[in-house]
Amino acid sequence: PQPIHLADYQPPPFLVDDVALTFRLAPTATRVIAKVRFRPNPDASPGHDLRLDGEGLKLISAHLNGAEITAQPDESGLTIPAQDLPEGALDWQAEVEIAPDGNTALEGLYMSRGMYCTQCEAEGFRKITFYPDRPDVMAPFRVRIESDLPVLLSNGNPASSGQGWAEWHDPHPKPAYLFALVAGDLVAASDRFTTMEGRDVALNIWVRKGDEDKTAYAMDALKRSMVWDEQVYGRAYDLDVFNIVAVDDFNMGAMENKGLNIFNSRYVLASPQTATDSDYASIERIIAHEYFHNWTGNRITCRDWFQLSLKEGLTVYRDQQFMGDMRSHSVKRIEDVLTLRARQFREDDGPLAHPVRPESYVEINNFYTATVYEKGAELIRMLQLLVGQDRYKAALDLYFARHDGQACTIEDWIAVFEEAAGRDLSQFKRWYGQAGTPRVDVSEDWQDGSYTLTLRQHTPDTPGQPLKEPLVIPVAMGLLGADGAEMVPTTVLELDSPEQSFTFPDLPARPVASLLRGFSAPVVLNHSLSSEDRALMLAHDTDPFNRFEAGRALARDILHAMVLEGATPGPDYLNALRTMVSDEALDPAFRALALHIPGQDDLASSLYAAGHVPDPDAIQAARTTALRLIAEALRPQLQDVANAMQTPGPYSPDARDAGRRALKVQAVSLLARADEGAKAAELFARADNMTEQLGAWGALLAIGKGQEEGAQFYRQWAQDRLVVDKWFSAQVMYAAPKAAAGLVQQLTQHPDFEWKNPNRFRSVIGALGANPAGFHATDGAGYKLVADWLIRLDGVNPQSAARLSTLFETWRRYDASRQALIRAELQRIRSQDNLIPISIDQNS
Ligand code: BAL
Ligand code: ZN
Repeated sequence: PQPIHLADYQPPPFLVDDVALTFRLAPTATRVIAKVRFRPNPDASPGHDLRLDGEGLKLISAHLNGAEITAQPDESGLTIPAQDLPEGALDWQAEVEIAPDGNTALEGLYMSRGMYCTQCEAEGFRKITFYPDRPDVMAPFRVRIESDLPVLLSNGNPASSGQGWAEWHDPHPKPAYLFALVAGDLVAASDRFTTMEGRDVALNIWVRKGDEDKTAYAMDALKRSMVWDEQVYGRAYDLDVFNIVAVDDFNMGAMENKGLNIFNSRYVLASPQTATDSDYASIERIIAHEYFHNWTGNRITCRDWFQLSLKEGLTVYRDQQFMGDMRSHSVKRIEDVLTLRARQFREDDGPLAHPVRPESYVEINNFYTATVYEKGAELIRMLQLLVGQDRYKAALDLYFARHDGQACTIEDWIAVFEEAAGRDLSQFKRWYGQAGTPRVDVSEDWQDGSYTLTLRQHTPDTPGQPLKEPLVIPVAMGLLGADGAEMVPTTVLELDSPEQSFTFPDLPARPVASLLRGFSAPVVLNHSLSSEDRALMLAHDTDPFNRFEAGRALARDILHAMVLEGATPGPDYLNALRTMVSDEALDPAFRALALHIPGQDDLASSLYAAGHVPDPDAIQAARTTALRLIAEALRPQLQDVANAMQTPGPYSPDARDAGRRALKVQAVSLLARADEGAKAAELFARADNMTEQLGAWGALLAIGKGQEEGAQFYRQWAQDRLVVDKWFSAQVMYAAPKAAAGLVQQLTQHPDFEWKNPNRFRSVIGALGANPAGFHATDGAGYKLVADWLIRLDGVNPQSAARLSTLFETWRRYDASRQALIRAELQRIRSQDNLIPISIDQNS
């Protein structure tokens, strides 16, 4: 396939005024009858052919303005030559046949355990009928579904229904990627919501029978999302019903189809016994995210797929704000930055580095990335910091007022900020076009009571983008005195040149600079600080993020020294950690996070950035030693917090109780390294919620125990698919490195291993990504196993296969022998015509 380029964008030659679809559902022979009213686009040049996208469709008949025509579809659609087109509006009608039952790619219309459902973003609608499947063609849809199944759903409002059929009408013009249909034997948990405009909205969460008791949290999160979007962004819901459906076989997390969100069931279903606190938080976040898309994505959509971050970056930013408001802003920020570094910085440093707005793509499905989503959200966070809260609000109000009902670009987005803030953002816009994580190097000077900070920026080369220009980087900073008191409160410096100096005169003593507070820009900050300065910041920084960051940097430096020189953690770090863990003024969730030392992949990345070839075995060994030494040194404090973090009363997934459980589980996990798992075994035995049960079992697995508990866990949960996923993945994550690939192989023989189910596949094969030393075992067994499965999966579900291939994206970090093994596997994958996105070219 040829790449598609942003620069080649042309407006659609035909617009659509109306779409009417009829579905006669049958597993192997569904008929789809589409009636589409086209009109020539006044903004496009005249004389175009009518080109409709279509893939894998059996054309039964086609009519144009009432007359039957013969059309010959090709591989990707069909064309009616311009000379055969009547003047003016066109009434197109086509009947096609498709086979949802055999659709294992889970794109278009497919079946999941007896239920019909759809996934059309990005280009799945073309697998349902012939249509201009591009986001800048927006139309109202009417849908009729014929089936014996009791629940028949589509977008918009219900129009009418009878025995074996239902009709839906969506008055809001939408692109085809937001189309959805569901048919199944489902039950609903229902509620109502009155919008600030007085609209009475029926809310339904549709699940399989037996899952009704696991929907309460999702419904609560939905109602809170609706209130929040009204209060914070002034956006109200615009239909009479809002339906959510939980589906077991789903490639993504969820999908924001207009009025009919379809969710991977793991992001809807929760009970205290079966879902962890982190599952609850994901449900809250994803329910909010999909709901927020109604305005940022659906009413205002993307002109083309290059603009994907226009809706995704913004909607991620909105869900981050929401979660901060619902829970804790500082804890949420730390978690978001850890995710950004683990996923997006990793992407930026590898062969798949691309800008937030890519310039070309071969397969758009491979661009639903951390860069487009999470880095895209960081750009909006920076914009807000640069223009201020009030102007951010004015810019968003202008965006909604000006672009409602349109398909837009990043240029439209930047323009509302330029107007609302009255400032030129052309340099800021480079963030959208330039790939790679900028480095900011810090040097400091102290003379005669004057402190000078010099910042230098550079962005490393990325594939296809050797030349980088300076960016606008907001650096929030403050200065601390030796006693920890703040000398200069938070102020935002704008670094917009390759090098800039900032002077702070008249200071009583040499300060300690707390830079990039709140992680004010998605950059790598190179600031050498002594361990005393870091300890001071860990104890006193007024910025919670930098307080966390100081502890993290101390831990990272120690782990580097352990890996490279066989050093052991010194008393400074252990003392700082001891003080922090027992500090009752600190949020337990914060303490739990601060007790996590950097993970294996994080260390591989920081060692590589410091010029070393990371050795996964040495990293794993150093972490194991560090965890044991921490556990031994902090044993009394860990025991105290483990005992103190009780959560009396019925289980609540709220931030307070979840934070207490997180600290308890983290303390017990560390203690396991010092007490041979005694406390963890005890917690496992009496746990009445999944957070503690799984946390305790994981703590045992991590020290090579937990076999009996694993068997018990499986017996208890064998009937719950989502918990069985956890049972699989915990074993893989904590497997001893040399045994990991063998264990995965063995688990693939388990009767519950359904490799065509994306969640299950990820929980077994994908879980190897959470065990870097296992994946990178020197015998290459991990590489071979992943490559074998990738080749097998690619023919069945290319999206899931492409996602799995990112396990290889850091391959250049490793030693020559590992690189040779990986290269051989990547070549083997390529030789099978596999379209995985990882390149093995030397120069990319
Ligand atoms: N639009 C794809 C799923 C999501 O980002 O919400
Ligand atoms: Zn989204």
